[in-house]
Amino acid sequence: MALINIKTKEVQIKIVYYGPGRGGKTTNLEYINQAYRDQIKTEMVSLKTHDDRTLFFDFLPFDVGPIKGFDVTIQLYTVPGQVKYNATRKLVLRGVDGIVFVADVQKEQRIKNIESLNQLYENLDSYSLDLFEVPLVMQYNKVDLKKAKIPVLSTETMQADLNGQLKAPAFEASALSGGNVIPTLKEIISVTLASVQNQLFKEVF
Ligand SMILES: Nc1nc2c(ncn2[C@@H]2O[C@H](COP(=O)(O)OP(=O)(O)O)[C@@H](O)[C@H]2O)c(=O)[nH]1
Ligand SMILES: [Mg+2]
Repeated sequence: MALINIKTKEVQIKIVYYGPGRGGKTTNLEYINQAYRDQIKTEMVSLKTHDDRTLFFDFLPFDVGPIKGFDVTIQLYTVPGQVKYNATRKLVLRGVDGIVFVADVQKEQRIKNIESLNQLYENLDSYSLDLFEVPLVMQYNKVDLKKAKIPVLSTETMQADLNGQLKAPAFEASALSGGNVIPTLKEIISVTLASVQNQLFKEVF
């Protein structure tokens, strides 16, 4: 649920990049950080382990300007992927308004993607949130690996595995070179804002 301050006319929206470890969540935020230098007033915060993996989260705030007289700030978070960090993943999901699920198209990651999505469902459920109701965008990342002759899953298979029932908007991506990072971001912002505007309308008017 977005943080809405009616007095100061500010809305704070939380978007979480979720998915299996090493799928490319941090890489998405790093690219966004580069691409939107102007709109980003605060440095990206990354808390990493010694082997450069996300320990708690990466955090990146940016302004999208006023919407219906409200100043909107979007906060982007990632979660740590390692299996042992589920308590942290759950905590990062607290108060989430929109989710990008970053899946890894490598064949060897197939089960990990599905497990991560199942866990997302359960973690949301612990906050009485329904994955089928929360604004969601799918990203099938690392499609560039196909050219490197690394076995990857087809988009049809990714869709069948992860999105057959959810039917969320989905993007193939190559986050390392920025491919479809911004379209993914724009889509999640768009669907999340639509949902937050409904809340605003209900609460304020
Ligand atoms: N080939 C390729 N590698 C990627 C891509 N996106 C991320 N990676 C690499 O995958 C590894 C894990 O990425 P990271 O963003 O840390 O994953 P996270 O655990 O989900 O945050 C890093 O070595 C990235 O450089 C991509 O689109 N293509
Ligand atoms: Mg990370």
